[in-house]
Amino acid sequence: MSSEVSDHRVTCPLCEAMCGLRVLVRDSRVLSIRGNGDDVWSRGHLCPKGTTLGQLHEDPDRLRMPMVKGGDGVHRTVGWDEAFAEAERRLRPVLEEDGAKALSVYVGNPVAHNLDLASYIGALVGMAGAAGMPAYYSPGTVDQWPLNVVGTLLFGGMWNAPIPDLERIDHLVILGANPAASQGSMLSAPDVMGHLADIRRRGGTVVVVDPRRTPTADRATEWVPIRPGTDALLLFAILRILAADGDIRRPAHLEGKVDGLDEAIALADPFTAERVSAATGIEAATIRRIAAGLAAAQSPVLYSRIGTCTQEFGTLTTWLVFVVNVALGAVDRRGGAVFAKPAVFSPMFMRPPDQTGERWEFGRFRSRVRGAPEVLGQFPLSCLAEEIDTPGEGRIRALITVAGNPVISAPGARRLDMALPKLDAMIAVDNWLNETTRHAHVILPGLSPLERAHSDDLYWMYAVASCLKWSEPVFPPDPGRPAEWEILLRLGAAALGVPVPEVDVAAMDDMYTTGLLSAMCDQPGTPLTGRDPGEAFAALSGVGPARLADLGIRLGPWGDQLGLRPGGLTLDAVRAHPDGLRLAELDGGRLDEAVTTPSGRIELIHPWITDDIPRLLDRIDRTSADLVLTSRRHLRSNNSWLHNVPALMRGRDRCTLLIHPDDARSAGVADGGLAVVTTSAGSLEIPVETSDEMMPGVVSLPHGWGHGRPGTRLEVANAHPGVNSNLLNPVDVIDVPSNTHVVNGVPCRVSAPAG
Ligand SMILES: Nc1nc2c(c(=O)[nH]1)N[C@H]1C(S)=C(S)[C@@H](COP(=O)(O)OP(=O)(O)OC[C@H]3O[C@@H](n4cnc5c(=O)[nH]c(N)nc54)[C@H](O)[C@@H]3O)O[C@H]1N2
Ligand SMILES: Nc1nc2c(c(=O)[nH]1)N[C@H]1C(S)=C(S)[C@@H](COP(=O)(O)OP(=O)(O)OC[C@H]3O[C@@H](n4cnc5c(=O)[nH]c(N)nc54)[C@H](O)[C@@H]3O)O[C@H]1N2
Ligand code: SF4
Ligand SMILES: [Mo]
Repeated sequence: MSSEVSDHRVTCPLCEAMCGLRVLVRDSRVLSIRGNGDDVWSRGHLCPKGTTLGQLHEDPDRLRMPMVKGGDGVHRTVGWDEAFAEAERRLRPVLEEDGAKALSVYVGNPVAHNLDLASYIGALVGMAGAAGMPAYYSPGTVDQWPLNVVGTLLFGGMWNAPIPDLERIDHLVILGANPAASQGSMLSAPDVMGHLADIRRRGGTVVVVDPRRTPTADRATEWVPIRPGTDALLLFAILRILAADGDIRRPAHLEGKVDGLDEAIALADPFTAERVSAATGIEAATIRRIAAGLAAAQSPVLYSRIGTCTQEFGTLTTWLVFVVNVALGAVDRRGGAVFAKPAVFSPMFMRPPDQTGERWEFGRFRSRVRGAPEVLGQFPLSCLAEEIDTPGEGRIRALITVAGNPVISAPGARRLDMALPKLDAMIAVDNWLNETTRHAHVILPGLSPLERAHSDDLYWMYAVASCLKWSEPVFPPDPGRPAEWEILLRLGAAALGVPVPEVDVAAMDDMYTTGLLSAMCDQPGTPLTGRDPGEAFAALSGVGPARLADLGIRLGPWGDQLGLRPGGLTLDAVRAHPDGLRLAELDGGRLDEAVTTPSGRIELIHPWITDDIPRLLDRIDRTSADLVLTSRRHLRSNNSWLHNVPALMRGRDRCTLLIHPDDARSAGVADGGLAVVTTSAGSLEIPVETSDEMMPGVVSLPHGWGHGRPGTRLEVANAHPGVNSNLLNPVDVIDVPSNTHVVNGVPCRVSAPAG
């Protein structure tokens, strides 16, 4: 019997903090997981989720083999050949009868955290698109779509945006983010909370604007409670005060680099602190004090995240965060809001192939049923259900979900849950039989996080240092199991007409890689522009995601540029450093490189954004007696899918309605009892947790719950089901410019259960 212990250094693939872990293994079992103190990026930081990757790997409910749904509606485990044959049997008639216009793909959140999926989702969506698929869906429109719109228009790319230089700022205002739970979002730093503590230790200030006194607010200098959905009013008022007091900074380094600051300031005119006070719930004097604090600080910065995106004015708010950062002279300056320098080039940083004009276009086509205009290629996620269940030409009859659980994560969840059984073909690439995949005719599971190589790309765009890391698999996968990138290529080729079981995956991989290289050579502004795609292909070695990762590293700022810069980095060079390579720290002075707008300047004014201001003006005097519902996250949850990990489920019930004691009293509900919450979308019974951490008038529910559904295989999660907050979130309330759903600030009533 072997009892030798092996020591593996890997990066946790669960969230944007990208922590380095040390995994000790004996006899094919995880002995322990702790933070890797030698990791050049995270230096030992980790959270409770990272330590449970062993339980996730060993979860008996995790699928190791495909499942097929029988005529009795029950899923049975089958071999891969049978699963591929069944996928073909389901997909082909739809594609033959209606073509790919009856097909859609749902791209879930873990795709961005999984090298295999992130590298090849473009192959699936691209091939299905080439075959005629009209649109794909993602939770982007319940997440960061406002940031994508603002990034595109102001900075020139969907994923371009500056981040706070956490190590050097002395005054940080955080709106709608709770890094104590999320560990940072569109802001990658190991230990964000440690950074906040350091800011205060340096004598600086951290202000948290949030309707809830979160654990982040608890550790800030000041908590400013705000009525959900009104941050844009607050920010306009702050901008107006800065201008009126002569506190707009026009530093030399931004001269000639920004268009539209004066127009933006002029737009702030109607928004006096007095006028927005009632709507925001913030006294005019407090607004003035926040503005004065920013004006007086040496290095002030605003940072915002999901609470300011998934709300009524997500785009205007996100836009104003950057406008105010510009007005403070903070952008592109050390100690300000700076553009990170990712060491890896990702195809995600390229323009989508359908955006060919000088300016990005929005609203180019509309959804079939609701007539919603596309924004950056997507409709609001809630369109998916109606596109499936509404008869007629162009109805979605086949759906491929990839690492997504929209039955839980999409507003209008009830309709989607009822629509999915109407599909003629539903294929889920997923590792669990859960609330969404229980509807799938075929489930094709991927490997566990410890069985696959890992490396991140997108998140380095928002990272407080430039690093490269590569993780080898801790465990070898079972022989004969396809990797997820192979599954995606197979399904993509199927959309183009090749029977699923007959796809030559290696040939498709070469074809996809060649196509990508051609696009990079043709498109202006990529590291391959003007080069020869054949030569580029010949310079690469390996297959699959490793080949693409090699490409990304070699085309990055420290890369060997596929041979043009001998001695530059390659994947092999990175592999030789299991603790990673730290190449640069954040700094200012990157604007010219990072901003890719047509003018090359930060372009603040766009009708697509500013046309929404009248809607905001209408909001100022709106009053309502209703409470409003908001969302929250917990450190030991990860959206809907870590609730089957026993170690993460210990402790008190987390799926509770947080409500201020005064509101609880008025509603006639009590701590520990049940409440009925009713919105225009429906009604739910939920355990009550009273706390003065909620501002009066606002209640909070976590998302990602609502387990315990028949036909699922999630023993631990189903024992703690909770309720699905998206049964309460309506489909018709959206942030107009970005198509983003409002899950923060939904009018609701709370009452005691009948009887
Ligand atoms: N542990 C854990 N980490 C995660 C996740 C998880 O589920 N669990 N999910 C990951 C994902 S997918 C994402 S997108 C990120 C999100 O990361 P964050 O943006 O940090 O997300 P939340 O923790 O939900 O914090 C949002 C905050 O916005 C507040 N809020 C609600 N409405 C408003 C409003 O109108 N105005 C203001 N100013 N604040 C408001 C809420 O009270 C809440 O405190 O987290 C990621 N990290
Ligand atoms: N009310 C409300 N709704 C929200 C939010 C909110 O704050 N409030 N937040 C929104 C946000 S920010 C997000 S990102 C979405 C998340 O929405 P989704 O992406 O739809 O949902 P997740 O819960 O992340 O589900 C992940 C799925 O991936 C599967 N999975 C996990 N690991 C793997 C893997 O390695 N391979 C494969 N193939 N599958 C895997 C899981 O089994 C699960 O089915 O929810 C959104 N919905
Ligand atoms: S913070 Fe936790 S979940 Fe996120 S990468 Fe680090 S260990 Fe993993
Ligand atoms: Mo997200």
